[in-house]
Amino acid sequence: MRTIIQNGTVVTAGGVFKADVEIQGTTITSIAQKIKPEIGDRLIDASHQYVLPGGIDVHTHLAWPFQSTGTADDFVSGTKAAAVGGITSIINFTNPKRGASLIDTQKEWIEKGKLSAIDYGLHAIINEYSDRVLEELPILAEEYGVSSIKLFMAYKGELMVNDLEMYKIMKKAGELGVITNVHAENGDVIDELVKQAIAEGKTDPIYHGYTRPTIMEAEATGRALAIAEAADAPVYIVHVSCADALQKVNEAKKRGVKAFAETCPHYLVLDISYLDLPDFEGGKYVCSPPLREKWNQDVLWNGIRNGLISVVGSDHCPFQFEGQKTLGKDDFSKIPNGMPGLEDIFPLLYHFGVHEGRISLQKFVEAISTAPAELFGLSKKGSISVGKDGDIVILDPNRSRVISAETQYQNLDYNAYEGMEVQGVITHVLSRGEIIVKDGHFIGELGRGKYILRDRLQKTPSLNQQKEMQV
Ligand code: DUC
Ligand code: ZN
Ligand code: ZN
Repeated sequence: MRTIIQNGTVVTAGGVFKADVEIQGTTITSIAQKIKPEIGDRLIDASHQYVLPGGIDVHTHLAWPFQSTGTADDFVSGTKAAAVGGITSIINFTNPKRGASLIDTQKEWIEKGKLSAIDYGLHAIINEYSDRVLEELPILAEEYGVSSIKLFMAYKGELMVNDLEMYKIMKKAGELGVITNVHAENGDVIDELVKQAIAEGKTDPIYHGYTRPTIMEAEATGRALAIAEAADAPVYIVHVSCADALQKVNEAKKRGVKAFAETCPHYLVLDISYLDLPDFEGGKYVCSPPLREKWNQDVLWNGIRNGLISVVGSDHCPFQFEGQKTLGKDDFSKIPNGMPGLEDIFPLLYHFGVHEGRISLQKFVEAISTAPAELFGLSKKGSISVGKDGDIVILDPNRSRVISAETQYQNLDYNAYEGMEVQGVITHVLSRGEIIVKDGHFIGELGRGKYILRDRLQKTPSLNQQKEMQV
């Protein structure tokens, strides 16, 4: 069936213009001032609305075992929530059991995604070095389309790798054109700070913030970037939360390191004061790195504007308040680390970014769709242009809504942004040409989402030019 989105304002990273968009089957086939409809066409009127490329959230933890529990959203609830919120592709993290083969883990996680409502890829987490890792990485890249891995510098005994492991794994990844995501916090020092705090009876959620200082994020960020430089490997620092860490990214980029940075909505919108809410409400806001002093927000927005931060990802790592966050009621170190964000990332970035004048529409599209597609090799996604998948969000900028747990699709007993009124209402979401969301309701089918085989960096030309662009 042919679909024509009529009379909308089309936004790409390169421009904003009035046009009709034609989709035949799954693919965008024409963009023109006026496309003549024919009998049998499905017409969508986008007058006075923006026609945007579907959001790509490259940082999700669906169905993720962590800290003796597991995240509250699986691929069913999580991808429905994503779709309603304007996200048409995700890249989720795997989580290999100790000593497990990366290939077996990848197969297991592809299977976990079988009921996805939207397309999904998987970053391979590597939690220890072995010769087998080096043997399996090329197979993952070639046969499973895994163009990105993830290493942690914190969570000792669960996920953390040491510097030598990081160097060896990054080196191999770099040779393959595979980009390494890094969680950059100094796990050893943080563990000691946490121990000291608990011993001193400092058990409230606010101490989660105090025991993970910005300087320990910055130190690890600088170290990861230096190791990537030595390994001549591309590196993506996930969830940059503060000015101190972003400064390290800036220095590395100036040296010519193939370095990229991500921040998340919670660092752009919330701050450390939320950890201090009474009656253990602060537990809802425990994530790592922690929420920071408010002044860091301006530095992060500025980083998005000037290209120092390429991507905004949700780091959707949801835990129920009752029964999961409350595990740490008497000891903040037992609160599972993570915040929700998958359903709200797109509206929050639009509202606080575009509507409130912090970033342009094009920058919004770049950070939520175009850049993640390029960095992580989603060659059919990330832009409204002929030949790309018909992954499209239609957003009415003249309407507003209030975020609430009552109305969310996320499988969660709270919403971190409860009560916030956001300008901009998503009226339609199309995924590969199919309307999967209409007026806030998911109307697609579960299991329609496809596992994405992703390209490696050398096949994404604009990224390869990035080094020169940033000098
Ligand atoms: N940070 C979180 O808050 N949750 C999951 C893991 C992480 O790095
Ligand atoms: Zn992390
Ligand atoms: Zn994460």
